[in-house]
Amino acid sequence: MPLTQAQVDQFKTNGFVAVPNFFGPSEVRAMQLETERFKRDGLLRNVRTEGDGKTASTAARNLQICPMFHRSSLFRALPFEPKVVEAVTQLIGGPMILHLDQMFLKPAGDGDGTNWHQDNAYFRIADPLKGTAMWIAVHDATIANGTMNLIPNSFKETLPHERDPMSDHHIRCWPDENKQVPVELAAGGVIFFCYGTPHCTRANRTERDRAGAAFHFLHAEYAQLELINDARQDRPYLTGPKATGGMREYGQTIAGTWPIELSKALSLEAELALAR
Ligand SMILES: O=C(O)CCC(=O)C(=O)O
Repeated sequence: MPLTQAQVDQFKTNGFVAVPNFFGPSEVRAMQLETERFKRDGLLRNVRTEGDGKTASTAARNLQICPMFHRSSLFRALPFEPKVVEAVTQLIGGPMILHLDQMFLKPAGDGDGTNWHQDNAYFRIADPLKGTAMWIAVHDATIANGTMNLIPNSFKETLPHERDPMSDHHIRCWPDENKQVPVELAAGGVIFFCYGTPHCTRANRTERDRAGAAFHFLHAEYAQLELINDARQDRPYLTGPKATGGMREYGQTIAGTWPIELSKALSLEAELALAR
């Protein structure tokens, strides 16, 4: 089992648990290379606004790609990886689906955060512990570069949310910041936080970009139709009788391809280094 009983208990009590070194060095490198490609290919969009909720800011950037699965065979493969499926099953049970996959990148210097919110303010599932994010530190995540902050023990509260004027589509809330816990993680560490846990990221004031990749997993019994049938028809079942390893949703078997995707990403880097 990837998580200890103490980690599972922490998730169920506090609403989140940080797991250092969940991904190893070659997995981290492949994710970083893929992030560089997203940047090169212009796939990341600035969602930070001037304060009117509409106009893209020229002074600050919170870059997002959502979803990732149709842009990246690497990130499409990741949620099928057995250690991911097993860890999420330990936390929320099954059958479960991949609900969302996205990345936020805070560029060096002018990178900005995502304001406080509870994911359940969007999704409204009946039990906020039956959905979880797995937020991956693609680069080292520190207080200086705006890492994830969370409020422990408050996932059962339903906080009022309003449209966030600093983003072109987010909503936000105002939890008691005296209770916030910033989580610093070396690249490859992850934070699992349930749909009820208030969380935010902050500005990146350092000289290096910092990205976080967020995958959201949902217990299928809590996936009301409007959550999974709206903009995206292809949210794969990862466990249970409807799970086909991605074949039903993506038209091909994705489960088991993570090691192949890793070696593709890493060998491309090696080839480029040789050609230089
Ligand atoms: O990385 C970020 O800036 C925000 C991530 C987030 O809010 C989420 O995954 O729910």
